[in-house]
Amino acid sequence: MTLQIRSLEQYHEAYRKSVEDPEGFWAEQASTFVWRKKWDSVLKNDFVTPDVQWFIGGKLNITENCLDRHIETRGDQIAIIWESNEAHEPSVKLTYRELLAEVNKCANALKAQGIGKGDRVCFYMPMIPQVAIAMLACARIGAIHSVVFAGFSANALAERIKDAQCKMVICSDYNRRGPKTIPVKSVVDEAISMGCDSVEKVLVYKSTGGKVKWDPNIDIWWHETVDNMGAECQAEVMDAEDMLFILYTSGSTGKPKGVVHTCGGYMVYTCYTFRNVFQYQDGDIYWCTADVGWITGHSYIIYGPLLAGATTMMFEGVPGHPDAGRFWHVCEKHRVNQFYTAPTAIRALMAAGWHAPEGYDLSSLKVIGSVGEPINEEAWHWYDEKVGHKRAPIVDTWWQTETGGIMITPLPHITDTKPCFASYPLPGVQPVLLDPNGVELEGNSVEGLLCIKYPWPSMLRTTYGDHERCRTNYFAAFHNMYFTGDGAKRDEDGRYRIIGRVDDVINVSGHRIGTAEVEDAINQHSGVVESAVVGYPHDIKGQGIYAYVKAHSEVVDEDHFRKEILDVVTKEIGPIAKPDKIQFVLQLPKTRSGKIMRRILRKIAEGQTDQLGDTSTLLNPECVEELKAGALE
Ligand code: 7RM
Repeated sequence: MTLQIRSLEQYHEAYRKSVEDPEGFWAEQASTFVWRKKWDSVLKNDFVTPDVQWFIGGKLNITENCLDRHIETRGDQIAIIWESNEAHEPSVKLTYRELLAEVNKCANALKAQGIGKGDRVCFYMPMIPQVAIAMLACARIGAIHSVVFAGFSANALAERIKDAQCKMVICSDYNRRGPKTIPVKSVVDEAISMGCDSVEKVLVYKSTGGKVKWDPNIDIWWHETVDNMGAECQAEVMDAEDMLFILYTSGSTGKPKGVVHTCGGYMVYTCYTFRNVFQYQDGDIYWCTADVGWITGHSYIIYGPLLAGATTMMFEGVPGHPDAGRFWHVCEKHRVNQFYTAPTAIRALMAAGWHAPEGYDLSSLKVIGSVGEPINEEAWHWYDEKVGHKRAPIVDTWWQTETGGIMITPLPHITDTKPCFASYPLPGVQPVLLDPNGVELEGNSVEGLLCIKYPWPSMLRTTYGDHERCRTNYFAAFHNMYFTGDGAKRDEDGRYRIIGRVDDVINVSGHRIGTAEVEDAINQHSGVVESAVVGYPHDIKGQGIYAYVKAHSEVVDEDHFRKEILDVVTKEIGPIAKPDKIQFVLQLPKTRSGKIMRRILRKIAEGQTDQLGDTSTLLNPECVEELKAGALE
């Protein structure tokens, strides 16, 4: 198992080593895993093309490290605790031994259906143990999983299936989320009918037992196949640089990109960061509330914890069901030691009752984490006092789908914490702040564009099917740098504070949404000429979506038109991308080259109409007064 830092001196020592001798540092971490063959060289460092490779020539299977190697030492320890959507339903517990058997059965079922090394398998699943089992089953046989968040629409699902040319879709019949039951299989059916010709089979897990449409040529029940398989399956021997998974994420332009992660580096980095950031000790109960459809679910519900031999909890439900005490009730019930959630959930629960957590026994908590978006000061203090009782430090962890694992974070009980600061880079992470011309801002008390200047093992390798897009998006802005898309500050002591995206990406409740995607969806409405979407501060969601819409003809019934636009967005992307506000306009502010001037639209959406700056360079400066007059509160 990777090494664990236990003191400030050890952190400084590890950091120093990771910069002076990165290859030696990561080789030492990597050597704590089971490899079928050791690597020939540690790193290929080409940050320009880019062509980064780690543990070159090494052979392994990540599931042997997640499962098999634990059997001897902790076979009967609980690997996964599952907590149902319904508070009164019993929890389900799987030991490492049981999990390995389930993964093998599922792996054998996938093989029997013709899935093999390199094939892509799409997931559209609720938060149930079978999603973890099937993801690991893919990894076991060398198939590549592409998990799509089950809140996305059939359109969005179809796009992702087609982009990765998935051979199989794994889904459930229905998905329970709080008081709602969502038809999952029928969304998959609809997506497949949209020309997903690559899909040969759909594997369906019966989760609720609700009625589904069935095509015996394509559809297979999990309980009729997986459950009948043998519980042994040889792990496929993978190259360290073979693809492990694809995960789609939104960028500032175009359609979501399929971020590609590979086996070796991702394994080493997620285990190392999990052990250190959460200071996980044997016997601890760890709970991350993310959905497995996001990178946080991949790295810190499944891979990181299982690699470290931890007990990881999966929660099917939502924070407010049956009431706003559910998280605290679950923490109390399972004596959770590490709790990891998103600021949007913290704010929602804070709004539901300042003193609410006081009714629960949270004394087991040793570390509490935050991820996904900047945490505001009020929420930080509430979390610190009401949940952590100033005993369990907050780890405000900054990272991205593309980074694969946590990059900047305090280390609990080791480094200090400061409200709203992600604080210090982990060993192996070399952040820099640049000015817009790419000049590095040296020293402390500076603010700039956050880049990383040296490769780390779990960085993205490419964007699926389009390497050029990976290069232009992340490696072309500044020479020999990975550009994160975030702005950040470094304080007088060298701590980092992440300010937020500097590109056209909005962070709504911790979900990344590209403004271009929402605009494309809105423009699908036949009554719309063009639209412009920006983010604005939102009390609970962090950012809300503000859409400016230019219609073909005068809008008579605004409310009706708004509803139609929301329906189009729900259909094209999913409910998470629905604009909070829609302002109908006669013109959008344009530059002389025809570009929409978003700066002005952002200021108006933020309610800062007195800070529009210079509008004289606009092609149509007269539109500004109309935009201001029509601004929505
Ligand atoms: C893990 C995840 C990535 C974007 C990133 C930031 C924002 C994430 C923090 C944060 C401030 C944090 N992956 N972000 N964590 N901002 N403080 N601790 O969220 O790919 O979905 O999003 O999220 O803007 O670029 S993600």
